[in-house]
Amino acid sequence: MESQVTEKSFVQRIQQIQNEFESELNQIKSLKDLEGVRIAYAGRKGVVSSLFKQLGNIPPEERKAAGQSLNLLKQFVSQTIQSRENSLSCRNVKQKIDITLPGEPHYTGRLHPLTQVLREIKLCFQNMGFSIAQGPEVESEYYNFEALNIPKGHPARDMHDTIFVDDNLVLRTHTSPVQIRVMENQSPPVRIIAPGRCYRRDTPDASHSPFFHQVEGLCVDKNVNFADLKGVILTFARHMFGSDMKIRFRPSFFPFTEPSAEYDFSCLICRGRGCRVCKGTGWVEISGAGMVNPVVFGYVGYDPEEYTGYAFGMGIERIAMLLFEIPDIRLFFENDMRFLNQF
Ligand code: 2NM
Repeated sequence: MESQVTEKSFVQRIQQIQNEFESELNQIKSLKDLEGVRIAYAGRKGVVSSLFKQLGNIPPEERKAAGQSLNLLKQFVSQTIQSRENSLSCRNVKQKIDITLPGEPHYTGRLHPLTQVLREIKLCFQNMGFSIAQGPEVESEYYNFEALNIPKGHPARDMHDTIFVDDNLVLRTHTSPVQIRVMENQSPPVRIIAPGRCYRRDTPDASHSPFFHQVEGLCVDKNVNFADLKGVILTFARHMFGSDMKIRFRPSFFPFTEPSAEYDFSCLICRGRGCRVCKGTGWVEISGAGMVNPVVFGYVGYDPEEYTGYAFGMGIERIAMLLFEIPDIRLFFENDMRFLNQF
């Protein structure tokens, strides 16, 4: 018969075994190591099993408490081995795929809102028979001003508006110089739009940016008149903003057109009823237009007795801001993905 064991010494032994078990587990590196530890502690002839056999040597009145401690050890050993097995098998088998995980999102690129709007504007005018013309962003004062009947000393040439690169060399303040270049190189009929970036010495605010985009249109032929201009602008307004758009022209002045007008679209937010965007008027200002000044024809060698033409301008940012209800022009140029992802 084996010697009597007290509950106290038995529990101390359990504690000691648990410590040994934990330090052995800390050293294992593989599932194979783990299996060795499992056999030594939780196997049929393992440490836990042999402790159960010793329970009979404990005096009956102490046996229950000793048994409870031993059960806790048994539970601890099997749970710890199980969780180690889980983490080891994940680490070792790299190909293991959890098909319940959501897939990795992949982000596709998109077009800048200004690019989207410009493409739509181009489509609209191409449908009406306009071609697309381009020209330099660094221009001579001659093309940017002189040939457009903006002589030296004219307020539009003011240093405050124009960014000079060098003597006689400016960043174009509008895309009209492209139209001068086209007219120099081609005789009528001409039917073009000139889209592109323009620059002015403006302090940025919600409606001003030192760089911005314009589309200007030009049509020159025999018998072209103001009614043709109105038809083209109306078609454009309805293409971009809907078939219920109305347009209106107000008399104005530009050196390069005579007569000149500013044109408005009916407010697309309130449809003419009056709101914040149209300041209660029912109309939103778009830009200017007019019949090409015969003086301009003189610069490019067109005969003003034979040909007439209309021209118009518009800001692409302005159109995009109205279409998408964007409150601040600076948002276009900050490249904040939280803004751009909305379009
Ligand atoms: C505008 C308004 C009115 C314009 C005139 C010409 C040219 F070259 F034919 F003379 N190009 N663009 C024009 C006319 C531009 O923008 C507000």
